[in-house]
Amino acid sequence: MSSTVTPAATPAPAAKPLAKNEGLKAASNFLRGNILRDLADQSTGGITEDSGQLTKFHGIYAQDDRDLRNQLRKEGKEKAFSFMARIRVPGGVCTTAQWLALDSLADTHANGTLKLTTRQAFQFHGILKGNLWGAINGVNRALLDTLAACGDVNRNVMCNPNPEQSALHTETLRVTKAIADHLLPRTKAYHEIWVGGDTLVAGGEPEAEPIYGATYLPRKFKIVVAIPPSNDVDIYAHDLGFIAIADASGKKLLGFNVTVGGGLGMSHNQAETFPRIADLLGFCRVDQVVDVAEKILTTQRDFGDRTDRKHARLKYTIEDRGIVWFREEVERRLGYSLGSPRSFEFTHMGDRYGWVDGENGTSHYTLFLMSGRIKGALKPALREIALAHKGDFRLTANQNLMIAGVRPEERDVIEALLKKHKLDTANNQSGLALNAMSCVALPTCGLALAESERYLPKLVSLLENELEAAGLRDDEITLRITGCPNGCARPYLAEIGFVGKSPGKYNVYLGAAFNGSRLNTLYKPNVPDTEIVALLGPIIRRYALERTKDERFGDFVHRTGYVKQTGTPSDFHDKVGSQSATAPI
Ligand code: SRM
Ligand code: SF4
Repeated sequence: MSSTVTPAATPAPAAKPLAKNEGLKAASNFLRGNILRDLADQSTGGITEDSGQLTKFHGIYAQDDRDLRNQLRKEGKEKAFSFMARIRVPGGVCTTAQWLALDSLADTHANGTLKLTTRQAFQFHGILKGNLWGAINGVNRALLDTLAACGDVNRNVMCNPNPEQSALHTETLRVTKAIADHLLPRTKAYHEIWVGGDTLVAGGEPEAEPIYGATYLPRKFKIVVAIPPSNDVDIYAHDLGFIAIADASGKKLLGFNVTVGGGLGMSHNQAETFPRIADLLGFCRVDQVVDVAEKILTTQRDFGDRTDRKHARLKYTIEDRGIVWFREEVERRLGYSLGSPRSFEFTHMGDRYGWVDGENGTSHYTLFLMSGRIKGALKPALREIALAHKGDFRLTANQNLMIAGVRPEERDVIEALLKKHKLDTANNQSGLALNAMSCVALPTCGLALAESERYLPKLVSLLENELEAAGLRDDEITLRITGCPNGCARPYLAEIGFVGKSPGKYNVYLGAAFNGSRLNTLYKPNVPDTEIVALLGPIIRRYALERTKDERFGDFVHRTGYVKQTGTPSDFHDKVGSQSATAPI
């Protein structure tokens, strides 16, 4: 795989002033800024706002405990600051030794929990300032890192986490890792601050970011790789996607269909912000993938809107300039044309639970984890499995965990451990629970307007009662909830989506496609949590009685007129144009 780097261009002169972060990045000396100074400042548990923006590129977020905020304010005390660290795991592959290292760091340096994210990463929450260096250094000693897990760069690259299932999966994971490695920032700042411990020795080669340049990207950039028929990575939600295309035998990888311009984040009532499904751009061969990823990323680097961070994702560049222009610009940079997209079919999103046999004689077991949060009895249980298991762990794109590479002689041991810890219960969960996701929201997320992770178990159980009464307990229906409209649990791709509006109130969205290829539509805004069952119960009962053979819930609500897509902002917003409601409570 070869690729020639297009030199990073200085952003084109803009009529509007550049966003504040652009100046900060430019002056940061490749992401150093005053991070070291702020870490050493013992007069506060936090860091300055500027450093908070820069540490994101190092995978670290400054947060405070929202549950304590009001009380501390009344007492005239500083917020209860702590840090979240996101650990990049390209393709979701993690060794059991790495798992054990993170499990232990969570106890010694964070709040004792591990969080598996919607993008195949780990998160630590609640790291106190004095523990931050040790936490990140410990992650690196486990041969993982947090570099570029956040920030205006390419983030963790996702892929179906199942390399042993077939040669196709193995090859696709190799490509995923090649993309991830190629697009990593080259700054030595990360190593200097968190790994080496010494400041960079003066002299030597001046630093450079050959792909990104000194101001990196206008905004975050997300890449995923999907292997049909599974759309487990939610390809249409991402800036750039590659869909693996195999030959007629289904075993040999021919190349990838390329998708661009997906993204979900929006702000309530701001019609110029909206979720967008990615477009199909073309087809490329396996040996072209890294080059194609780079040229698409650099096109966005040079043409993305650096004046307005709410309009800076690739989805807006494509929406404004058109997909034809975008393809021409990418092909000009590539020096060759992309092929026409090949045919493919996605049948579902989400994960397939339980045992699956791979072609190489091993098998893997996918475990259901509510919201990806590992705490309480679950944590020592998974530690015991990690200690016994001879293969790997895999993080899925849906906050779940796969015990992978289980050899036949090992299977009894793993099965016994799953049984002992009651983790073999995926089949006892309802179809709704198995297809439910939430974002983190309160108490750590600074942008949350309502509960999400802490409310999901109750929400699922309330709706399970309705489904059970309608005889639909085992039916797979996708449900996703977020505490604000940023879309971290991809709620606009759920058949039933809840998006936090204010404490205890949610916008309810219905009608996404079960295979992730259609967004949902706002059904009712501002619904109090106490009224959700009354709102959805009758629709669930009608679905049970009137659905056609194999008709999915998301398709049913369209056919029967509960929602209608218009292709306008009103599909997502209620009071379009009025003041934003995204100010944190
Ligand atoms: Fe997200 C910001 C959590 C996946 C769209 N996201 C945040 C922050 C960092 C809040 C902040 O900026 O202060 C949240 C930290 C909460 C906490 O306490 O941990 C946060 N996002 C998450 C995670 C952990 C949710 C989860 O429960 O798993 C996911 C981490 C993924 C990872 O490992 O990298 C997560 N975020 C997503 C996704 C889903 C995806 O990418 O598949 C989206 C929608 C897709 C997209 O990007 O369009 C998403 N997060 C956002 C946005 C809106 C971006 C936009 O274009 O408007 C923000 C806010 C922002 O960037 O300004 C945000
Ligand atoms: Fe926070 Fe909003 Fe993302 Fe939930 S969707 S984690 S509330 S930013």
